[in-house]
Amino acid sequence: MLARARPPTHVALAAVLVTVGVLASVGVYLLLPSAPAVSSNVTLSIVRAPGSSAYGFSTATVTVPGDTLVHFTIVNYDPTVHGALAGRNGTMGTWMGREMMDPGSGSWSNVSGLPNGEISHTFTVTGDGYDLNVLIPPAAASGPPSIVQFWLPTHGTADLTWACDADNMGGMMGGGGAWMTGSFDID
Ligand SMILES: [Cu+2]
Repeated sequence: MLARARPPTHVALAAVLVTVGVLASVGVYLLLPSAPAVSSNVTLSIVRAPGSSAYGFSTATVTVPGDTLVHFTIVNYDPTVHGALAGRNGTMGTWMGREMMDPGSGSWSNVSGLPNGEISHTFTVTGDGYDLNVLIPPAAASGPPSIVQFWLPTHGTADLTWACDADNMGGMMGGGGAWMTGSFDID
């Protein structure tokens, strides 16, 4: 039931979320009438690190407001499949436990996880009541980047750390330092 499995009760939700993917923050009001309004949009990209053949996130510092719903977009130019560490194939901590993804084909899916063969990197934040795990597919072999969108409900304030939890020879990629980890501050 991982990945693209869509239980019947989620078919309508999937349709709405596809619309949200197109309409971005406008759509979220339609989908989530009782939820706090999106007050912040964050875009991150995974690009070739300067002077290196390795890929990394374009910024180490992520700051978002508390007590709201934050819309994230992650654009990944890395075509490499790394897979997730054991047991970390599920999308967690996002609004409705879902994420929207376009694997560089221009076609969006609403998923709650991905198999290892479709994971390039992750965006993971844990602590202080947060257990965010977003799975990022590789860029298309033909060149276009993959794109992930998700919504994160925030509460209070916290100084946390984000990291890529993808598998780097059996260890967490973000454990290697630069480009795959940084600060995640909720103000
Ligand atoms: Cu990574």
